[in-house]
Amino acid sequence: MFAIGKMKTFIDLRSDTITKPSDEMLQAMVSAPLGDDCSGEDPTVNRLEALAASRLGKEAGLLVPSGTMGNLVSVLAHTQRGDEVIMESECHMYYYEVGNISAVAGVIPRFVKGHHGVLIPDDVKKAIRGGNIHYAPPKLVAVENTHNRGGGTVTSSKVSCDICDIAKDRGLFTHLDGARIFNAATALGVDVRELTQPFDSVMFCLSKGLSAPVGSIVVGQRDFVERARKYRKMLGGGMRQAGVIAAAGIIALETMVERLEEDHINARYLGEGLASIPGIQVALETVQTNMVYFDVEGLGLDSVSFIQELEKRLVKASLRPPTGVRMVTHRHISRENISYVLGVVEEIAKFRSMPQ
Ligand code: TLP
Repeated sequence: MFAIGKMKTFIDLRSDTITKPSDEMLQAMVSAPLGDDCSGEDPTVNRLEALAASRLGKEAGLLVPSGTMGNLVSVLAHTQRGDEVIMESECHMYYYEVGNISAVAGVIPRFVKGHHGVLIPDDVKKAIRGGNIHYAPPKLVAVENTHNRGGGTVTSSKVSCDICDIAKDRGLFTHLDGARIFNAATALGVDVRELTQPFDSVMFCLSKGLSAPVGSIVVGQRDFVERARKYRKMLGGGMRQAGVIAAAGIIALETMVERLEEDHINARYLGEGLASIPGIQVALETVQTNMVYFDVEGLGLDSVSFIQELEKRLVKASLRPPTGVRMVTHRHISRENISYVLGVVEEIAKFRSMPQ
């Protein structure tokens, strides 16, 4: 039995993207030294880019407005129109980025199915086709860690290295969509560099679990980053006094990485609690970081009506239709909030099991 206390405001588990900047970030944004970043003259942006590159073990960094733009400029900088990019079949770059890799970069995806989103190196090897005249030239392998639709699942450094070795052997570049790479490193208890080092380029987000209001970073070798910078400008992502954003990003890197563990503990508590409620199906083996995916078909509800029931009780979650739901833990979610959410779900489940 989970107790439902009184709740006055929404508990928002839709995403870690909803996190607000901390007071320290807001202070830093007000007092940041600024300049024109399109001319490379914003000292705060330069400091953030250097800090991010060194944290991830790369030569250079580039601040971009979003993870979507970070992935896109990386693909543009690695490929030419007509090239093939090998990626997991449910990866964010394919599923949620508006088809930009095809519409803008002109590349074609080739899918490899992962195990809950985690690629198996041998499958990547098989997907890299030889130089037959009929084939689009394979140019890039993209990996997502943690894997969003896989459930926030983690790819180990060994698997990352194996995939990158295979790609390099065949002359392909490698890109890591590491929107939540610090969650992966936290879950594995390793330095983030172990996960980023094998890749030619890495994108990670400041504006998810790290709580910055805006911004993602692309890192890699200097020449790659300079090509990506040019594409950022082409896409309209060149910003002027972007130090106001970068200032929050610096605080995010300095103060928000350590606390991700707490989000993972809360997600585990949530996942285990949900699994104990009749009618709810949770793939607990996928609850490795700050996400919990579950299915409500057993309650005789679809995602939309389940989420409406949650919202009546001041809880927000994301739809994964037809009967899936995603909840994401973050800095504004406490253990007490999770207990409340479990009480709410238990109440909905009880109501559903009563004769209608
Ligand atoms: N993910 C968001 C959106 O799908 C709404 C979320 O709530 O999980 N890579 C991965 C793995 C991501 O999860 C996301 C965003 C992105 C890239 C794109 O980042 P943004 O939203 O900054 O463009």
